Amino acid sequence: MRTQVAIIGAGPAGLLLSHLLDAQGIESVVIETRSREYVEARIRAGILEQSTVDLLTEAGLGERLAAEGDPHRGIYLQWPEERHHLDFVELTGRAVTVYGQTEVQKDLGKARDAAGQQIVYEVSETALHDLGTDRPYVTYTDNNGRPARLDAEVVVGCDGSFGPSRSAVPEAARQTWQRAYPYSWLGVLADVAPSTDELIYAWHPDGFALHSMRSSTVSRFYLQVPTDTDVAQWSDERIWEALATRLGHGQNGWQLTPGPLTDKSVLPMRSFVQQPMRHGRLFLAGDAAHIVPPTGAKGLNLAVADVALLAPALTALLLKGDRGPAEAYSADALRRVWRCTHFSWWMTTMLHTSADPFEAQLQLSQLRWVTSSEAGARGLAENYAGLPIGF
Ligand code: FAS
Ligand code: PHB
Repeated sequence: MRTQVAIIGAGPAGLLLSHLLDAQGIESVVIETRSREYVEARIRAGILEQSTVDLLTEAGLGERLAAEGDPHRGIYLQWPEERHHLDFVELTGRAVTVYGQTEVQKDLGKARDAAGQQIVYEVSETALHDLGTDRPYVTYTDNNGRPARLDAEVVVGCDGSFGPSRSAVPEAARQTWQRAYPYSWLGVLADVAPSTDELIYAWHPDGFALHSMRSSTVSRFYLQVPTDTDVAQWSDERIWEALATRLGHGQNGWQLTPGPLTDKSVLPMRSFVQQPMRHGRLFLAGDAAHIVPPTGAKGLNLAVADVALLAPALTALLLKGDRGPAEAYSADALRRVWRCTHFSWWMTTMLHTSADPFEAQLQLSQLRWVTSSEAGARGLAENYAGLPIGF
């Protein structure tokens, strides 16, 4: 098979890139290791920045988002006996929107079906070749066990944190940074109306807790747990007890309403950045190049921001022979990547408790500062609500 752009990975980065390239008349083929059902059912991000909402809308992907997305003015930050609202709209003029990544994925899949996009699911043995030449190609085994080859002008690694693309960049040509945090998140979905109008990020001596949501009838919660946690150790009762304690059930008349849990999973917390995000005719976008702990709600938004830069860069390269934007892509994308990496690290280290009493005082002092100083609140709001694309 031959195409203009070979895209590895049919997650949000890969499908959005194929959609934006198609709008410019550039052909691509997407290869994906999982089934479509698996990819669309993966429960991940839940918060879209305004720039993500704007981009999806401009790309013709905003209909259901406009109908079902839930705009939020801000978030609550809390610690025992105190809960404070940060109003992003007041502070930055921008809101955020609750709309699950599963829904973004379904909207992208439907749009790509309508466009007749070629997506090869359930491949294996993906490998990248001749990336340093102007005739790169990808080999893989298709879901009938047949070896296949995809020749292209450009290969884009949108294959997330476990894909082959990032390591296809020779070791001598790449630089990586990483940090593993000494805790994980236990994430649960519950068939119960949220007990709050906007997200609650709670610092508590027992550990961090987050009350998020997916709709008016589905809530999403996260609990800080030890890194080696086995989800079987957490019964529904134990989960609801910990959520009630950490979120302050009964404080100032606030009640947490429990309900049936429909999904439980443990998510490790780490930061990872690889640069450059380009090597020869290989470009990296999304989790293939960077991972952030989800405390800042940045993962999906950062993948969208990479693609928002990469699509026009590839258009200039392939349609006009203008190499400028493609040469600048990595440096341009990494400015936002590092800004979001810092913010996600800051939110994570400010809110997750450890046994260190000195650290606890620093965390509480930061929380008191960002909820009492307009400058502090605006700093958090600016990062959480998201910086303009191309920051
Ligand atoms: P993705 O990982 O979504 O997509 C990469 C795709 O490449 C996958 O479908 C994978 O199957 C495919 N692939 C991998 N190897 C391949 C190969 N060899 N050949 C072909 N295809 C291959 N972010 C938040 O903001 N909030 C959250 O709560 C949150 N929760 C998360 C929970 C989990 C368990 C994970 C892993 C991530 C979470 N994230 C969260 C971050 C997440 O939303 C990512 O930022 C987002 O999915 C990035 O999109 P992509 O870059 O497209 O990567
Ligand atoms: C979610 O709803 O999945 C979510 C929301 C905010 C975060 C992380 C996850 O910071």
